[in-house]
This record gives sequence, C-alpha cells and structure tokens, in this order.
Amino acid sequence: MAWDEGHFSQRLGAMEKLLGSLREEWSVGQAVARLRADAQAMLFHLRDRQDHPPLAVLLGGTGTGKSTLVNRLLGAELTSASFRRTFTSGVIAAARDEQAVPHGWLGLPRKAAAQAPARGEVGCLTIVQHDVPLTRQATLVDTPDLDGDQPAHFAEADRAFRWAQAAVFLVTPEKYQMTELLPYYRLARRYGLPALFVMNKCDEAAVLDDFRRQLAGRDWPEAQVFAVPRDDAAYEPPVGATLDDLRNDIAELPQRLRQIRQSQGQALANRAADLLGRMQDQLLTPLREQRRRTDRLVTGLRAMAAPEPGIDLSPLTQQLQRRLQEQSVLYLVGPQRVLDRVRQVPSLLMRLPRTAWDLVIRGEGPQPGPTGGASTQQQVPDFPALLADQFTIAQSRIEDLIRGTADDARIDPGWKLPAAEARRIAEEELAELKAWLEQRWNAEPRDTRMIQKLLSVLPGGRSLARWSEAAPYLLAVVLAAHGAFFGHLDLLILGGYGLGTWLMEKLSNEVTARTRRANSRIASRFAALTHEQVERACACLEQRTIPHEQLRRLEDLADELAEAIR
Ligand SMILES: Nc1nc2c(ncn2[C@@H]2O[C@H](COP(=O)(O)OP(=O)(O)O)[C@@H](O)[C@H]2O)c(=O)[nH]1
Ligand SMILES: [Mg+2]
Repeated sequence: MAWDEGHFSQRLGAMEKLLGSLREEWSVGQAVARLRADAQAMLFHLRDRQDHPPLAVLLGGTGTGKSTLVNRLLGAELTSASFRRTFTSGVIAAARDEQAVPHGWLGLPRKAAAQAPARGEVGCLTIVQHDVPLTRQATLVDTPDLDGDQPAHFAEADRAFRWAQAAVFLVTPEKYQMTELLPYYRLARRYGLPALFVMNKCDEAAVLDDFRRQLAGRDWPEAQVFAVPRDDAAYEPPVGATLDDLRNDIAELPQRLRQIRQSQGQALANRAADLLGRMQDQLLTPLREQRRRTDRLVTGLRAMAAPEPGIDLSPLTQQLQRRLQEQSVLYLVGPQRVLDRVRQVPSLLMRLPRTAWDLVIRGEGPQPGPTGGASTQQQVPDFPALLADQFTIAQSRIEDLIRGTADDARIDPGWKLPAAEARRIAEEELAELKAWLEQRWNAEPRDTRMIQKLLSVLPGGRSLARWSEAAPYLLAVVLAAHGAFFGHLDLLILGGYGLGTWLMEKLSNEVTARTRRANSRIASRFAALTHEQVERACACLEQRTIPHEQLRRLEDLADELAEAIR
C-alpha cells in the first residue's frame, strides 16, 4: 500500500477542523464528536515524536483488577480499586509528572488528581503524579470498564484505546471468554500496538493455557501472557510470566517502540483506512441520506403549497369545499318551501352533501345541540372559523409529510404559525365588505327596496336588520355561484333553477363584483399564508440539515484522504 503519510496528516488536520465546525443539529447522534476524537487520536499517532514515556493503557472488563494492578505495578495506592463494580469513572494516568503526558492527549481536559487514590471523572483525564523508575519508562493508564453497563464508561475506555501507544489487556479466569475484549485484540494487532496480556486472579495453569489458545486465534500466536495469582491461591505463574516480568516488559516499551517505529507505515495506514471507513458509514452516508430526505421533503412541501392550476387534487381544498357547501346549503335550504321542493325531486338529493342530506331527509342538523336543527339552518357560514380550520388542516398535512419520512424529531415545534392568522384574513375582508355594504345601504336609497326583498327570502332574513349583516351569506352565495375558490360548486339546483343563481340575480352587479373581490382576496391571502407556513417548515428542516456546500467539502476531503492511503 502506497501511503502518503505527510499529505494524509495534513488533510486529516483539515478534516478535523471541518468536523469541529459542523453544527450539532445537522449531525447524526454522537457521530461527529466521536469521529473527531478518532481523527485527533490518528493525528496524535502520526505526529507524536516519542519524546515522552509511552502511554500504556490497561483495558479490561469490570472488576478484573485494572486499578489494583496499576497500584501493584507502581507500589502505591494511586488509583481507586473497589469491590464495587464500575468504580473507576474516568481515565487516570499514573505519570512521572504532568509533562510526561503529551499536551492534548485523549483530546480531553486534564486535571491533576486532588488526592490519591483517584477515581477519575467522565470526560476528563486525571493525572496522578508518581515518580518511580517504572513511570520514567512508561505512563500507566487506568480506564473505566470496557464491558460495564454504563455506555459512558465504555466510551472512555474505547477512547483511551484509540490514543494508546501500548495496550495491557487484563482478564480473569471468569471473564477471559467474554466477547468485549476480542475485537480490541485484533485491532491492537492491526494498528501495530505492542500488547501485553495479563490473567489476573489466576488459580490454575489450565486457564492460562486456554487464554493463550484464545489469543492465538485472535492474531496473537506469540502473545506475551502474564499471570497474577489470586490472593489465596497456591498457584505459581510460569517463569517469565510473573508480575515482575510484566513490570520489566512495561519498562522496555520505549525500546520496543523505537524498534518498530520504522515498520509502522502499514499499521498507520490500517488505522487511517478504518477511520475513513467509519467516517463514511457513521457520518457521510447518514448526512448524505438526510440531505436527500430534506431535499425531497422541501420539494414535496412546496408542491403542496402551489397546486398546478386547473388540477385540484388537494384534499385541503376539497375539504374546505365540502364544509362550505354544507354550511351554505344548510343555510340556503332553510325555508320549508325549499325543503319541500327538494323532497319532490329525489334525484337532486343525490347531489347534496352528507350533512344537508341528513337535514333534508331526517330533519337532523349537523351538530345536535340544545338549539336544535332549526337554529343551525339559520346559521350564517362562519368564514373566519372555516378558514382557521382549513389552516390547521394544512398544517397537519405538512406534519404528515414530515412524519412520513420519520424526520419529525428534526423539526422544531416552533414552525407553526397561529391559526388565528387565517381567521384574521376572513375577519378583515368581511369587515371591509360589511363597511362597503353599510355605505351602500345608507347612500343609495334606490337599492333599498330590492335589498329588503332579498333579505325577506333569506333564512332568518327577517332578523337581519341590515344588509351588512348578510355579508357572510353573500360570500357563500358568490362563492357557490362563481367558484371563486374552488371551481364551480353548482350548489343546489331546485326544480329547474339554481337557488344560488336566483339569489345572485337579485343582487346588483356592483354588490356581486365587490363580494367576488372579497372572495378572491380571501383566497389569495389564504394562499400566501399557507405558502409562508410551508416556507417556515422548510426553513426548520434546512436548519437541521447540513448545507449542500458543507457536505460537498466533507466529501471532497474524505476523497482526498482516501486518495492518500490508496
Ligand atoms: N483476590 C483477588 N482480588 C483482586 C485481585 N485484583 C483485584 N482484586 C479485587 O477485585 C476487585 C476489583 O478490583 P479493581 O482493581 O477495582 O478492578 P477494576 O474494575 O478492573 O479496576 C477489588 O475488590 C480488588 O480488591 C487479585 O489479584 N486477587
Ligand atoms: Mg478500576
């Protein structure tokens, strides 16, 4: 494998910076933070000048005796051992002095231990100073448990492994068959890490041999295995495998690292390839997928806001149409005379909306309440409420679309405009229409007779003292007869004439035109509001998605890195 280490290191530095600039809300879980830490670890291995004692990391399951072993090796109570499980909570380095641990090692803030034995802290590197011959040769790093039930502990231990310059794997006769460590044995081989294997609490030769066999099957046929006897056991470790031997081997780590330094190219390339693979799988692929989903969603949402003219498949408008029809029909069919006519022409009934049908056939109103059907018949269509409802429906359609892509967690609940804004559109337009009608009523006495005649045929018309009070009704009629919103409704044709049309004839052209204008203004303002709502939802989605430009930079850098190890 040709391996341009210098170029890779330089580009990886750029990648590390870029990862640091990614906003948390674009990313996929903890992936960015983890990969960034891995990139930093990789950079450490590429750039380390080995001008400090090598960092030997102890790794093992909970209660295997990592902390106890560090203390035994160094002959002091430096790190807290406990029969309580998962006691060590953060990485603890037992070092000659603080300078022995390179600046930025682990990519975590560091703290000098306030007292010994130290317990460590999640997210922090604790350094215990202890100047003895062994710490001049190697810094011993105690870690939380690799197999603990606490994911934070596992992450700490895994991080320490990525930054390690040598590994001391610790097992017990009860635990050596557990699977947690196995992948790390292979990785240590793949990354060219000197590794030492220790069976702690050992009480018979057979388990040690079995452990050796297991290691041989995991890329370590020539593993250096040590045994520390259980306190009360009569067992004696074989020659060369005692605690003292282990201490000597740790002390020889600097020479060993110097010897293998020249042959580390392949190991570093392996590390680099793994890092890139993880970057692709855990970051680039999910980000790319998320970017695609957002693009599709935004396209879908915008298409919803602007239906093709002439083709109205939108359930949104269909529903508004139906509800207006019901309310208008209920209103229009109010007079008993009209009901009787409808009953005489059964074919017409088929065309009535469901609510009107119930009213006509069974005499039931749509909302049975204390006031009963009669008052429902006389209710003027409530445009503001209808429009607000329609807006809420539009919002739930947006939500459905987003949910459909399982992305709802990504959208900030603050994207919704208040439905009252839709209500206000109708209220304002109605108020203007009313004011206009009022003015006509007062200024044009010649219309009065005609208007009074019209009001007298309206259901409840007698109680409508002024024409302006019939404004919502006018809107319903004009809407029905001219289809300002939704195309022609052909509202109700009774016995050969359209009621809507018949009523329209009784309105002056001027009134009709003004009312139609109110209709179309409501329609266009409602469309604008819906558009704004869609844009807000889109903006929320965009905010949660990596921008195209940033994603491209990530991909380009990843390609360059891949190029360098090819
Ligand atoms: N009998 C015996 N107990 C040990 C030995 N090493 C550690 N222990 C005990 O095992 C428990 C866990 O040890 P600790 O060092 O905290 O394990 P860690 O979780 O791997 O750091 C403690 O109660 C230790 O006293 C050993 O060699 N023999
Ligand atoms: Mg411990």
